[in-house]
Amino acid sequence: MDILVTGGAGFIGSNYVLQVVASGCYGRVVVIDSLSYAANVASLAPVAGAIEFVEGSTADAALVDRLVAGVDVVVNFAAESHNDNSLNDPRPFLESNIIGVWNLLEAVRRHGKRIHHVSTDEVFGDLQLDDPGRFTEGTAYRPSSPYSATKAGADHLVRAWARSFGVRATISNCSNNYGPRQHVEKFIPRQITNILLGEKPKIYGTGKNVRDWIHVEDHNRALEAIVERGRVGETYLIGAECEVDNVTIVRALLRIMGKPEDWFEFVSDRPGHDLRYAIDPGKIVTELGWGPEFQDLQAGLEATVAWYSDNEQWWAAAKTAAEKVYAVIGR
Ligand code: NAD
Ligand code: TDX
Repeated sequence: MDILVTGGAGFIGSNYVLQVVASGCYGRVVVIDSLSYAANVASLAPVAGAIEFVEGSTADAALVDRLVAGVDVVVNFAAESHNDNSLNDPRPFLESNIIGVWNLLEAVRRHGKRIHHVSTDEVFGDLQLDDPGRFTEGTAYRPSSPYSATKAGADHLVRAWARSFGVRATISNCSNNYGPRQHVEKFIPRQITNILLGEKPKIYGTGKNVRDWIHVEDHNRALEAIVERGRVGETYLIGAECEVDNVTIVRALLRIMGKPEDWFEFVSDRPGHDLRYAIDPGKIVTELGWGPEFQDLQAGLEATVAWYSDNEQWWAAAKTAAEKVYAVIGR
């Protein structure tokens, strides 16, 4: 099976490309990435000889059409992915997350190809801390931020193209990922690299916000299962049942890195900050036999700290740029 991976120089996409190349189960592996600020081509260096890399945007309809024509399946990671940026300047989010998806859908429709669309649990909005419920495939959409609104819009486009035009599509909505090669603007790598540079971790608002953490390799194993065995037309929620609040994560990182547990500071809150996400992964567990291999968050965080400690050249330039953005927005 020849595969087109969009956004393959980003965090989850690059880990996915490394994983599918290592599996040896695919034919051609073609990667398109616009090489935005969030990309890092160094992430793909270990497999440079095994993939075909194209620098370009999914917003470029002609390029997308040509690339889709040459493969069997498309896995769409390409997106603007950071909530804080979407609050400052939503336009690139519309371009990548809506126009890009529309182009991909039109191309797979024209050429009769299969597409898997990678989405997020943020499309469902947030839960109260004491809500016994979790998100399921039947939860209503209620996105909060410009980012999650564009991801929700993209999911709706995928379902409309499946129903109206018979496009062979699947969707997955995953919870918060962590692990190697994540951009340092995101919560866990921002705090690890702050501590490495002698800066205090920065927690938005009260720090009581809960995220449902999953290791990126577990997310990608779930995506492989959906691409190989998922039922066309279905949506699968992916999560590792690991709900933790932000202060607890920061305390764990400080302990791992040998600092006092209260060596952090609270900063201003993110406008519209979602309180809690929680995924019920029952469907993918039962139907596709998937389950997370990283069951121990402490061990996963330790490995992630080790990766950032050993790979400063991978993140140093992005760190300087990301902190300049945070300085402007005051977080
Ligand atoms: P990321 O920002 O690290 O990577 C996104 C990549 O897409 C970057 O390399 C960027 O250059 C590229 N890109 C952006 N717009 C593009 C375009 N128009 N054409 C081609 N390439 C483009 O993001 P990530 O964390 O790896 O997220 C990947 C996908 O997974 C996104 O769709 C995101 O919504 C989804 N997701 C992320 C998480 C998470 O916790 N990070 C959780 C659930 C779902
Ligand atoms: O410095 C920080 N301090 C802080 O307290 C940062 C960067 C974040 N936070 C908080 C905000 C959130 O409660 O940490 C939590 C996680 O923040 P992010 O890493 O920005 O992730 P989130 O907004 O939850 O969205 C992530 O998960 C779902 C990804 O960025 C999305 O792409 C994905 O769809």
